[in-house]
Amino acid sequence: MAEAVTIDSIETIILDVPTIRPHVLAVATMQSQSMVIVRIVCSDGIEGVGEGTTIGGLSYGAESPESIKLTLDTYIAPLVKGENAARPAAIMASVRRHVSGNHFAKNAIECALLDAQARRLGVPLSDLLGGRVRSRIPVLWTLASGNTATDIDEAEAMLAARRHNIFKLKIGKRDLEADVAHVAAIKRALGDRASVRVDVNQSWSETEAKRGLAMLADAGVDLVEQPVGARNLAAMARLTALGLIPVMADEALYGPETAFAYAAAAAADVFAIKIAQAGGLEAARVVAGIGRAAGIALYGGTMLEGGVGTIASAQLFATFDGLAFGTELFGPLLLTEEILAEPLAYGDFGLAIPEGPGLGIDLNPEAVARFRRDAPSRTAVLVS
Ligand code: MUC
Ligand code: MG
Repeated sequence: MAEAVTIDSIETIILDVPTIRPHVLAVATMQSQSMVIVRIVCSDGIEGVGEGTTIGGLSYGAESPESIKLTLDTYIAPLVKGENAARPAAIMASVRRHVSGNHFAKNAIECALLDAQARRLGVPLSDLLGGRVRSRIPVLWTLASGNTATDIDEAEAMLAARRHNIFKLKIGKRDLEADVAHVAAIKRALGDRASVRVDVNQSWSETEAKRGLAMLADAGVDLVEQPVGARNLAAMARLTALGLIPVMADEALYGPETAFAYAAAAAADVFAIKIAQAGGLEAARVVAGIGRAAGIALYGGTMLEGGVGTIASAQLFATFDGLAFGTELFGPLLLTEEILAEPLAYGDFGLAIPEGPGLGIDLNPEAVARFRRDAPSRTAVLVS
């Protein structure tokens, strides 16, 4: 019998890449994005890459870039090193047995394992997930400058360039009336040329949400994302039952168990599928399956990952039969640099899924060297 291919080394790097403009969410204002890149090298020389990225340090989720790196280096790497590289599912079963929570870190390593294995087999990663049913996916853009006129100009430019015709507005930071006035002005300006949705990022009470949903429905908004707290399943169910406007669960979905609880309680019309929040590509596929079985529509979510996490998500979303609300895989476009050797193919209101083996992308080593947090030039700036 041929000798098993093993995983020889695991490297993690934090990259800090500036955003093209401040990105204003209810929970944080992003001026840069920090991503943890995981690189594995196998005994046959094949490499795999994954990404662990969150938003605003610890303000969005319970993992930070620093904790993702620490979890990978200290707890996950020893479980993975020396294991059979052709058995990603078996490795991930062991990781799940020994490491609780830490879904973002688990997603990053699973992605690197699947990338390497798909490269070894010479197939795109989507083939390991059942095969793609589409070669392009629709991608929206988030208007989050914090200013109504700037947001309208930004949307007009995106429409003119045929880059996006679906817009998500980040609200919940200001009072409800001011937020709805901002959204209604943008929808009025764009009319039927664009779909306008909002993401409240858990900021409303149920009472505010009831009022907000009615006002947003009047303004012509198509979807409301996570209006109330992630743990408030009962309120999400009551808001969904109002039937005023489709309600999407995002932060609420932390893997298959939460998805099952939400589906059983009819607590959402739409599921935002996020590979990081779910705990990996396989777990995200299960979340999507639970949604589909419950008649819940699917949407492809992002943690504003860079090119690696974005394409990993795209490889999964390309395998979904139904993707009624499209995706928000625009993360790399929010950054001043993409960090990939070849730019991603955005255009015509969507993203083309790469055809090559594995993720179908490669890192740009020069960009990685420039943005790594521990780069000698940056360390010198930090200590001077
Ligand atoms: C979120 O809450 O959905 C996705 C797009 C965006 O602008 O922020 C993220 C996070
Ligand atoms: Mg969201």
